[in-house]
Amino acid sequence: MKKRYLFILVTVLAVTACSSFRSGPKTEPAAEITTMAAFHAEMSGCQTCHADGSKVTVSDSENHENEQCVSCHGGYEKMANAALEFDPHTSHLGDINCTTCHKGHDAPQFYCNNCHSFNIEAMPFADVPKKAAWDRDWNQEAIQKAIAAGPVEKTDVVVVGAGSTGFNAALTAERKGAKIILFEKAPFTGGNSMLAAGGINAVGTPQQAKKGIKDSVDWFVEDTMKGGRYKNDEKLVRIMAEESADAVKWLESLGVNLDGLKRSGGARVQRTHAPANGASAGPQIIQTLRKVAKREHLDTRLNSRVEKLVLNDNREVVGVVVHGKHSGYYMVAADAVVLATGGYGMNKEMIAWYRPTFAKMTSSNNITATGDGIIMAKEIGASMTDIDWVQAHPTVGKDSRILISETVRGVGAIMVNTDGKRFVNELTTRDRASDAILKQKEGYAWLVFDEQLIAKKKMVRGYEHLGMLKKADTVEGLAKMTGMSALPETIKAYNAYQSTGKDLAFGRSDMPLNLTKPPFYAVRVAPGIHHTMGGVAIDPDSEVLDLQSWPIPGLYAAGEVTGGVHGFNRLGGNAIADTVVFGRRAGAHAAEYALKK
Ligand code: MEZ
Repeated sequence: MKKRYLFILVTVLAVTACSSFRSGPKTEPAAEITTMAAFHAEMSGCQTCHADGSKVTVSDSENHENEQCVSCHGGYEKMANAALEFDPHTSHLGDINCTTCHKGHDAPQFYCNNCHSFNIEAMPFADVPKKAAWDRDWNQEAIQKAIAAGPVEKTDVVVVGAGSTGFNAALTAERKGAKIILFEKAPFTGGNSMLAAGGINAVGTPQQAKKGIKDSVDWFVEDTMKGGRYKNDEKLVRIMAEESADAVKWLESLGVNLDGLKRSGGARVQRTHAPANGASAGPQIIQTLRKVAKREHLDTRLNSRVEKLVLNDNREVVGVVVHGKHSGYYMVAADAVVLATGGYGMNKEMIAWYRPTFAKMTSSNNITATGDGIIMAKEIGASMTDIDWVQAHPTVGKDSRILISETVRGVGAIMVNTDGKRFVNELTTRDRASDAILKQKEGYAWLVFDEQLIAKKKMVRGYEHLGMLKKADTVEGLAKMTGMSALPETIKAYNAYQSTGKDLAFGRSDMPLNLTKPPFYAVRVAPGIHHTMGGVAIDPDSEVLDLQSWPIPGLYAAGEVTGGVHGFNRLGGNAIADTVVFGRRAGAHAAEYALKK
């Protein structure tokens, strides 16, 4: 693994080369220099990184500092080392700020290790003693002081959280003529959407027409309601279905490639739109939204956590208190606020409280999914819908936080227990598949597939790179390697069902591939927290409701922070549909409300 990180050498060389870019004498780093900041300062002063040569004026987003990194070392493409199997500079996170990992004054932090466990030992300046992480506790005294001091600036609409929901809300509100500030607490945008492997469900698109797929809004609604055990708010589901084709069109108009179509669990037809080359949809959507936001100069502020919704005496939302990484606590006045903060899948206390049986479960979520919007909305008397409904995704890599996308089963993988026997229709809904896995004697399962699937599903290469796959030239070899003695028999039977199109064992209706082309692969999977279905109660205009079901004036919410759309169980591909459809609705209604004030 160590060898893979030769890029560090490249980074150090680039850092050294940088000294010739700046004026001033070229100086060898002194032995005692252990921080990146000290190293750069030694070269040509603090202005190497900071605008006025002082750390004092660093903006929360650290834009100037990151522009300096790029101007000196080159962008991500330049930093990537093509010789490496993995290079953090070409990860699915896309172009994120250099300072996400390379901290100036602190120990570097390999952000990828929030989900992975790369053994990286030699990041430049890694010997700096690690300082405490940026304050995660909401300092009530500082919040109250910021409110007492009054707003330091004013905008029409504040959007909280820059995942797909937040970007879609902000870009839509901006197109309505509103002035926007988009706050993101992380050092880069993307939220959970950036990790979405599957795609976006939609009905009535040219993609479906081209493949001759018969589908309808009613079917989309029925599938979603059935998947959600009929606990969904049907009004919201219908809106999602009706506006889904437009959501795809909108993303495409921004530059997102959604030329492929797949079938996800619980859907009766192919309606999950994603890149046809099998790449993950989420990173591409986020990378595109980032580019559009940059091009349109959307005021996006990173490292800026919104910690309080501010009400006036009429109980209207009139602003927020922000905790900026460098600027501390301050209040921004806004006529409307959109919560786009995502769910609470990474908030251990909330999971333990609302869904105690999942307390020890791993999660596929971004570390940012800590339920901030739910906490803030509750504080001001918002009503919650289905708050304790949490979805376990059946196929998270065992003992990891890496999601093995449902579309891997959709494209053709089978799922077997540790004996190598199938035990469930692989394309049933997630709650049923998860329950079925947990009932197996080891509490985990294997996904098994062959080379044909690898050729169709680019993302599977990523699992291989991460060392998650077992691989053998024969089914018997794979069975021996994994201890799944019944696997040869299972595959023989499955191939026979696949050839007739009738799964006599579990009634799986979509079997696009047989398992005949070596090599054969297996990956261990177990359920992991994936989506929190419950959250803030909203009406069809994305207005947040209070305990009497009246809208709280000025407060809007969309995406995973809300409840109602998905009922008891969300279908694959409906999360992105939710973020785009309701993100756009929230943005449009918030802008209209703000502009009328
Ligand atoms: O919508 C999802 O969560 C999804 C499609 C996930 C996946 O398995 O890829």
